[in-house]
Amino acid sequence: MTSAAQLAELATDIAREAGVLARQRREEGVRVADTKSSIADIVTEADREVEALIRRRLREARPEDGFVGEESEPEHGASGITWVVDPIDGTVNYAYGIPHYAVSIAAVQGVPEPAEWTALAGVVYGAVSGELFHAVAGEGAFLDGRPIAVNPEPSAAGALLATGFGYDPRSHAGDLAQVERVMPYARDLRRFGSAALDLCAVACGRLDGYFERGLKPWDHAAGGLIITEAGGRIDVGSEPDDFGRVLVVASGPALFDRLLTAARGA
Ligand code: LIP
Repeated sequence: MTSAAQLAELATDIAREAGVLARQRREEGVRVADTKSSIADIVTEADREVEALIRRRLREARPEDGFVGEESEPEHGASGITWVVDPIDGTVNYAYGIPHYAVSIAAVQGVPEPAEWTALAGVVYGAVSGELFHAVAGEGAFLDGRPIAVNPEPSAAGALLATGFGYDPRSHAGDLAQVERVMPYARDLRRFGSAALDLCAVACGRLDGYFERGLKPWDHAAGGLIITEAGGRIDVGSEPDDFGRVLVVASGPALFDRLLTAARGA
């Protein structure tokens, strides 16, 4: 019986190898292979190649497991464990040469749906910074092996928040209204372009909170476990907006309810 810590070790080794490949392909020049939900929602050839590497390595090590990835067809496994993978989180940054993107790999047990799964292990590897965030269920969250924790509450100056905007320009008015509702709690707002790294920034106290509509399970599967193991809270959403996008909110405990209520507009 493989332990959650052993799953995290496997994911760490694979994430590092995948990050090296992503960086190498970036240096060689990146080609957009296709668009998905909108013209702004791009996938590069590197996204597909990196996901294929991750999938191959996982199959070699654990052929009975399932797989859910951003760029390829899902596969149901016999082991009850599913790998939820974003090969390059921050694809638009990656395509523009902005040095801020990550490999995100999570192992979950049960139905591979965010509202139903039990996350066992999560790894987010900053492919440019080389920072390795990981968490093992019940055993804490770490940055390069050192324990990390969320900010228990924002400073009196207000919360440093991060968010993202959808690929569909029609959704931007709603996103901006959402920003307007949360700004009374904020000292400032950041938009870094990688949800996985945003969640890890909250987990290690570099941000007080994060909110965004439109994330997919692979964007937050690993970062969500890292947040909760770092003492934070995350809501992965259940009520889609007019564009079918659910809201993800994450922060330390003191800010969470206020941020969730304001972001939702409830
Ligand atoms: C991205 C997220 C980002 C969000 C983008 C996209 P991708 O993931 O990391 O926070 O704003 O819309 O979802 O597509 O680069 O894996």
